[in-house]
Amino acid sequence: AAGRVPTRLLTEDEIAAFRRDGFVTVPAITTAEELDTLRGAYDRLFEEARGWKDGSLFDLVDIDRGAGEARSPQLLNPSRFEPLLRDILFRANALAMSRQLLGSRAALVFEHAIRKPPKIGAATAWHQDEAFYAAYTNYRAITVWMPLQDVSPENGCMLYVPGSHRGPLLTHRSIGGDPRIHGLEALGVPVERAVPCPLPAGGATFHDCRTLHCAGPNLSAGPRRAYALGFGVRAPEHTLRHEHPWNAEK
Ligand code: AKG
Repeated sequence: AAGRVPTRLLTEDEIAAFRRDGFVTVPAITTAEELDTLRGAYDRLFEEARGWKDGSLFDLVDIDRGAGEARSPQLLNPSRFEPLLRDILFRANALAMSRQLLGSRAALVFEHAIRKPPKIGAATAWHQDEAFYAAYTNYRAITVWMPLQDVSPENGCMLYVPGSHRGPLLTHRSIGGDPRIHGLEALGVPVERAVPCPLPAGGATFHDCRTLHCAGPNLSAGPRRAYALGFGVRAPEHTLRHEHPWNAEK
């Protein structure tokens, strides 16, 4: 995103909300024109099942049956497959805003896209992103999650537990206790405290890697597309010294 000049920053209130709750939503992080371009490129990636052969595309919630069968296909590092994604306003704004939260050394540390198919798109289980970190992960990231169409509880908006970023990392397990499945689920989540975050297309949520979150199923007639960028500061003091037990068994 070196070429793009950021056009948006977080307000003082948004920064305060992120620190208090462990998440914040912003109504716009890119333009309608960019969203149009992104939707086309994004759908092409999934239609062509880019990344399936090398394991970058898989079903997050079930054993892999085939790219077309997945109810929650997740593509890691989509910009590896679509260079257009490397130089977009979403990325420039997300970086600038993340630096407000993490400092000027924050940099992109991961990317993913989850495209939940119409009607049958599966829910994303409750989890903390930190539970996915492998041993020697040397950052603590925040995620900037942008829907490419409006999102509501009907088509899989995000839900967060406010303040959970100040609590412990909960015990996780592979979804349904099946280590063949990529996705993790947290145990003992206070779901009664969950706050749904509906958003317009091109809005975004920011969350800490400790914040408990999930997303609903997609019951709508259209796909639910989301593109997430993770930003962190790589540093020895952040290095995770052990494998989480639920990942060691995978
Ligand atoms: C994340 O980006 O941390 C998520 O959990 C995304 C879940 C989703 O898009 O359904």
